[in-house]
Amino acid sequence: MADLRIFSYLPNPRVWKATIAGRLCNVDVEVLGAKPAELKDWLWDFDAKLLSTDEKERYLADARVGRVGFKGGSLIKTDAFLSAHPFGTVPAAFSPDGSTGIFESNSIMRAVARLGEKRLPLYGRDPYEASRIDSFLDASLVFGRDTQLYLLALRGDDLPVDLHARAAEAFAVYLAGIEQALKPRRRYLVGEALSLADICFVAELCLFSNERPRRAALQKRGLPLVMSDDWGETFPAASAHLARLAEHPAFAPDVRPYLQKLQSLAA
Ligand SMILES: N[C@@H](CCC(=O)N[C@@H](CS)C(=O)NCC(=O)O)C(=O)O
Repeated sequence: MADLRIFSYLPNPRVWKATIAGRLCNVDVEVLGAKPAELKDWLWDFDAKLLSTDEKERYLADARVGRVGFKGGSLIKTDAFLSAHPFGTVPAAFSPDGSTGIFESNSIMRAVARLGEKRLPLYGRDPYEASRIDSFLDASLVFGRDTQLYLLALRGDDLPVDLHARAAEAFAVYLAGIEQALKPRRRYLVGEALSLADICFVAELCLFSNERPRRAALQKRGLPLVMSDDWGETFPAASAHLARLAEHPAFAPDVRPYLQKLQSLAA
């Protein structure tokens, strides 16, 4: 039995926060799920599974209306799922017996770090470091929230211009903070070692890289990519940090194929 089970649409960079931390501190993370469009046919539950048409009929009472990313769609979330995950979102993590639900990808990642803290202190070496890591995780959540609707809107035909402006502002603010934190020539965001702050940064930027293949659609509307081709010139330390960690053995299995796919879609 794994130390933690996660259900999500896949691939999802927010799930990697936990899988990368798990590789680093030797915590067994089990991941269940499927492509976003397929999750409407899944049972959202600790025992998440693909349902046959007949099985779906039996769960009609558990059909709920999706809100973010699945807006307006019908999702089959059991009462037990909503009890464990009151906001009804994925990634959704569970303790091995399913009794405790952990939601918000940063908190799921913290759970992994706590489970593996004796092997590697990814969540800081003292209360001050841990709290500074929390500061980065909070800033990353604000970035993630401010850009989420933009990324979701890019999947459709109708992109409100104000979402682009809000995402551009969020990107500039977040990257400026990361750049500043890495000065002068710091190897990690907090202290002298890799921490949850670095993992979270990589995952959020990879998620934001979903903007890249939408360049043509943006151009049609007269809008530039927020994560422009020369973003590394504006934020050299942050972009070097991302490039270096993408090749790290604990990150590469998740990050490399994902970025390669986005690159080929953008070409
Ligand atoms: N800040 C959250 C974001 C989670 C979130 O918004 N998930 C959306 C998918 S992108 C969801 O599960 N939506 C379920 C629904 O629409 O009912 C995290 O980092 O985990």
